[in-house]
Amino acid sequence: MKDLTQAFLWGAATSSHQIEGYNDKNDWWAWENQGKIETGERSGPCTDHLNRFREDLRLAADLGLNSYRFSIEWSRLEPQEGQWSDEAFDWYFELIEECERLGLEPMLTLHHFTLPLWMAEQGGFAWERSPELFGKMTRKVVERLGSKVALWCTLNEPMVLTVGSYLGKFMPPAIYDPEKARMALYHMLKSHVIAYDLIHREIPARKGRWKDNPVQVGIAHNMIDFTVTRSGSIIETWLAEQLHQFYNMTWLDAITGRAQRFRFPLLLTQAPIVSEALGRVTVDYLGINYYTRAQVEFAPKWNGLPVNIGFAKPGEPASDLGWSIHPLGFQKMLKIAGQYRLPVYVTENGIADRTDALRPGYLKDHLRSMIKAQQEGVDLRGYYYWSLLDNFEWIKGFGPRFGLFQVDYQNFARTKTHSAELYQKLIEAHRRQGGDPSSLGVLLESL
Ligand code: IFM
Repeated sequence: MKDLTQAFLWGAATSSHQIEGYNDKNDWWAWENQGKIETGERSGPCTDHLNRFREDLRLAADLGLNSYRFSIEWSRLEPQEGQWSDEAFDWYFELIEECERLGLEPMLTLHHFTLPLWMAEQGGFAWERSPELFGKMTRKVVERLGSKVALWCTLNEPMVLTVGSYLGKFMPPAIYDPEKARMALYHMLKSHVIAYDLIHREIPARKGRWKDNPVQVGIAHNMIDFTVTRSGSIIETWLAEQLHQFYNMTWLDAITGRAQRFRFPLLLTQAPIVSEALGRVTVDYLGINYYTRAQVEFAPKWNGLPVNIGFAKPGEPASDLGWSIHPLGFQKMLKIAGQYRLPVYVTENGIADRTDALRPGYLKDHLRSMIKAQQEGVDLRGYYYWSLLDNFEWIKGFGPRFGLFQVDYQNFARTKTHSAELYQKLIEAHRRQGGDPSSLGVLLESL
């Protein structure tokens, strides 16, 4: 068995609906066509990755990356309940084989925000059958693609999905319904546990380049550093702590079997308990997605929560989405993840920066924070920049540009950014020192 400490994974992450194009059987496509994207855009051909995946993977490999995180599109694999598309499975198999040829170890995400329309119409993850259906889909993916995949991510940002769909109205079905939110949290945890067990139990004989790597299953969890707007404010400190506990901690506690506290004061009654996850660690690693902090302001209102949340103070350096650049929070969140004593992967970190002016600094500062977290004891195994390419940023449309490679949406040409060059140089510098996780510190000199 390969020693896991041998190679640090340098990667980039993407998701199916944000790059592939013409995913016309999912809930987002339907929502876009109801005119719900802020700009009125639709994902349409997107970045045309469906036809250009070989070119895109080549770009990733040329940067010196040794891993690639992508998601499968459930609605392509199972466009109607129980009807499976061989063509779609073959496409993902080819993608995985191309990764292998190029030395990019795949990290396969089973669910990244989109749902087949047939499932969304029944209530998505608020529907009681969702864990069973998620299990069936996982079983097929494991059977068809599992022989070549060691790294699995069951759910991407389940908290963001819950808040966006049932509380904050920025994802379909965009309703305010705390009851559905709590049932979605419950069903997603159940789905995760089913998938965790199933992958470990049913993975087929392993083949190819990474066949000796241990199977690792985790989730990609979004963390935000909640800070106060007025320093010293007791009420804001309390509110920020409540948000931190709910948003950052509940999933980490649930998947490590410590507690299930899917409950936010004033909003959710406690979600039902998933007994299969009680007192049991159902992940082999923690995947952390980190972008920014949130500033919590006490704001009494006639109805709703007495709180406003801002992402950057006026004049503070921020991304094109107005998210403040706050690398200290990254270190802090990684340290929190590290306390669970599991391997940690940074499954996403990046910035929307159209001109690529802020991204080099963002990348350096965040890598510095990651290295500090490692020096403070966090068992870091990999870093995936979000994203390989510019892509469809959900309700914001195509405006925000996160890519290491810019995409021209007229002719789909890809252009390498300075940040991509910088990332490449940093990876090379790390490899020259042996490339193992413990030698990450040498990177500091190159930063
Ligand atoms: O684009 C998203 C991604 O789908 C999930 N994590 C955050 C990214 C930037 O908003």
